[in-house]
Amino acid sequence: MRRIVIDRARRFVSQAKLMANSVSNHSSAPPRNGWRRDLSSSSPLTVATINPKVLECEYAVRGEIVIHAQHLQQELQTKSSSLPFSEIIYCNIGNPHSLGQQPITFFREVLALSDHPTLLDKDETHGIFSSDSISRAWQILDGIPGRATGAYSHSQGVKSLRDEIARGIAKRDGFPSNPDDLFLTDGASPGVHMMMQLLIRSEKDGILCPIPQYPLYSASIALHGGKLVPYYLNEATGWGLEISEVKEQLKAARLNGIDVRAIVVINPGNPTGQVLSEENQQEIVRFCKSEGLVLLADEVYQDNVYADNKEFHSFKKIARSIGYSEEDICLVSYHSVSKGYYGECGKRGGYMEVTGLDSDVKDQLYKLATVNLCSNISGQILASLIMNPPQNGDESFEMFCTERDGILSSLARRAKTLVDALNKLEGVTCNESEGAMYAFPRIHLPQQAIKAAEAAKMVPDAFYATKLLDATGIVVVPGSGFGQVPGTWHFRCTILPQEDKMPAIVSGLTEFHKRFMEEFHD
Ligand code: DCS
Repeated sequence: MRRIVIDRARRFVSQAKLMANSVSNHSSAPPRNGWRRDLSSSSPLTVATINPKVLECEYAVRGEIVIHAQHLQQELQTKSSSLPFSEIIYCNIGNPHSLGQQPITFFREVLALSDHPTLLDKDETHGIFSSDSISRAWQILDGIPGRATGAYSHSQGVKSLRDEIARGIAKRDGFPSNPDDLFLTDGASPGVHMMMQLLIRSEKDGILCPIPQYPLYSASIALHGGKLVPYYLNEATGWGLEISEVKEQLKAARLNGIDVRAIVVINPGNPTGQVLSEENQQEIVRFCKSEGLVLLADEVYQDNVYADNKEFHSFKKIARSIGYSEEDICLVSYHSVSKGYYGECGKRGGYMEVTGLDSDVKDQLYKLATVNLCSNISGQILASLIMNPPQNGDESFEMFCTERDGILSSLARRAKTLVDALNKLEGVTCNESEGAMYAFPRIHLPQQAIKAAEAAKMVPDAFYATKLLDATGIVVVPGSGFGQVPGTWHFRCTILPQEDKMPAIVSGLTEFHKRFMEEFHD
């Protein structure tokens, strides 16, 4: 058993490394224009002398294929007829506004008013902004000392905004939330780094992570010098999280001398899109208590559920509903303004709710937060808004519902269109995208394609993704960037391009795939 875990982990790491090498060795890999300088080897800082943990760390969603795409984009601008497509379609990253999704009016009105409060004193404002955005902006400003949105706040975030978020969490879960347990962050990412910093003492400390996983986790564990202990999601059961697999991996890691400290669960899943059942979540919570593991619950896609028979439940709600108190489980829940129907990635807002932490440890976590002073105030405001959107009776309510439901129903249609199209391709199988923002198809590549990839010193799915980009302008992320069962190949494609772009994406993918399979058939 122990061997299997180590072998799997090694293969995961070597796959990731192979991918990194292969793509950067690819002949059309772009120079990083603008900032590349080859200084003499006497420079005080060389790749050989920087922190090796930085070299270890990989982040595929902004990896070499994306750099290659940016290079092609420049080429399109200068010689538009030189490529077989007219635009690059970025399906590599969950960045909705970059692909045309419009912001929610109410959120932007409140942000504008709180950032430029003199508008609140002008008569015309009442003709332009809704009455509830005006009253919400007043309420927010009144809660900020000196109404100064340009000042540093408390390191956990403005207290009145944390009160609002706690109110929203309590309403969502039906269980109380304490504003002192909230740490407002610039997106969910810094919260993940903070917890890794707190948890990882040495390379003997392990964090259980799903495979496939969102590479923030592997990157953060690498940067903090810990060990990623993989547990594999079961593709055959719709990317099911099987507790028997987690137990096996935990046991094997412990036998190998790893002190496993926490488990990451991403629900809804990225890149896999599965939404966990309540029973499954209960099992996970019980497992964490019995094994003394911190549960790092990544819940950033909580508003992105498309499957009719699925519903999001926070892990905190699940834990409290089976009678577990703070004494029983240490739980961190991440949320972000970047996802959902809001998609405000560039505003960098989010929070982590940390419950069940010893007060002395919480003081240390607070100290870590103080080192960053505070997260940005617009992101904090936005986090309070997504947790307390307009209510029935508010002037904005109708428009808010129309905008929100329009985005979510369109995302559900796009998910279905893409998954259905992928399942029609020879040698491709794709689980339903029940939630989140991605399809993660498995590609059964012919041996000839695998050989051609090896000859090009590329991981097969990176080879496929690079050829797809070169032929169609569609940018996807190879499955090897997320980890996958050795010998299987995947790619991740977002469902985010606007609906009028979907037919071109589907036909581009379909035609490319047919040609690829013809070229490399066994
Ligand atoms: N957790 C998950 C599961 C994510 O998918 C992301 C971002 C984050 C956390 C962190 O995002 P923020 O820091 O913006 O809150 N998703 C990346 C992805 O896979 N595509 O786009 C970014």
